[in-house]
Amino acid sequence: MNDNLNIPELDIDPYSEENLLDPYPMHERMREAGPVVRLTPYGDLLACARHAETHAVFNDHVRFISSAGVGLTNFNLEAPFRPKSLILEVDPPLHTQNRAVLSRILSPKVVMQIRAAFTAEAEALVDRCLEKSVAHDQIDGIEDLAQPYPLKVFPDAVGLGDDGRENLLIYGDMIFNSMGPRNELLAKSTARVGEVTQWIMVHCQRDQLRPGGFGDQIYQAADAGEIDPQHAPLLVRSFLSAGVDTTINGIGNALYSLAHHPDQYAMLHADHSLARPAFEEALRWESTVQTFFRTAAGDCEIAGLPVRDNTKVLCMLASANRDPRKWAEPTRFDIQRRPSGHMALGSGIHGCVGQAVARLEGEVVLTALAKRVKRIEVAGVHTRRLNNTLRALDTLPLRLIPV
Ligand code: OVP
Repeated sequence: MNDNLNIPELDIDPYSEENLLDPYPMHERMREAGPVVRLTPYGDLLACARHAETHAVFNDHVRFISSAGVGLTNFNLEAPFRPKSLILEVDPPLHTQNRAVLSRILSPKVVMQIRAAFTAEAEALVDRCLEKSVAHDQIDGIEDLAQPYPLKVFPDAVGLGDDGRENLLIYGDMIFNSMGPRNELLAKSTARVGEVTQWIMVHCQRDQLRPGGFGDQIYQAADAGEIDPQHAPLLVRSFLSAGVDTTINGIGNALYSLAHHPDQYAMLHADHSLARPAFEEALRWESTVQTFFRTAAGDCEIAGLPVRDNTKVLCMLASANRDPRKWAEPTRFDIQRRPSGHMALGSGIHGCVGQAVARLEGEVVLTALAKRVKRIEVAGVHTRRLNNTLRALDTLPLRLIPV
């Protein structure tokens, strides 16, 4: 008997090179096919591409659990790629306990204290980019700006030393690829899995972390009995996994969006207070984390359609963020939109715990640009870094025209 009889079946591979390069036609096909669809290349896999169902699944952590993994692999059937994240890949009550500690370390109040340092670094880096753009006629928006900024400020805040930070990029690429299928992209990104994982785990130890930094604060929480001391290194690992590649590409995608919409950049230049809403709109328009999965804990339904126990559900966050049922003119990049309810940072109990830091980084980089740069021009063809989960740029040639 086929319980999924009323669920439309689509022969779509979200991980094909074509769909990773340009996911938007695929998103539309999936949204138009129904509130939940079955992706036949992956067997029993279901997918939500509309805002309402994606949001509903993310906000029902009892029926749609994270502890079977938030990638394609079902941890009930196959071993995880690495020891499970103790925040991303767990359910309450363990999730609740660990989340409370991370959430305090990354709270808006703490973010006020790091604001001055994050702003100073953004201003200094944008100054250097502007000088380079004037001297060499162009910069690379990724190599010169989107990548070095988070790679400096976030590991500094965590309390890591300066050496070996390139490991964070390799590790991030690998972890986000590991949430898709075992394709060529994953194979390539795991070429140095052993040494990179080793570096990461060494740098999760207390003696590697500056006293008072975010990493050390995890160990302080363990000292205070708020979390299991054995969990401390893996909670630091979450900072190193989720805190760099995400914001690099968030900033990269924002630069791409603004460079391709000169009228929108002109508005930001004229009114610096649009920096934060502009970053938010870029998150909606080019969602950095394109997809996460949940797993059905028991037979249930989505939009009245039957979902069998232990079924993986692919939640197309980037598609929800362009669903015409939710957004007026969804394909329009409009920095005055104030896109509340977008899914780029998730929603529900697993909603991005680092969002105050992520938004701070986006805001101060875009503010520093708005102050100094009259125009951003596209100076060449960008290239994409394909990743099973992330919307990522490899190169982004830009010309920054000073005020
Ligand atoms: C975007 C995320 C992503 C990758 C890893 C982890 C979290 C983690 O907790 O390790 S959230």
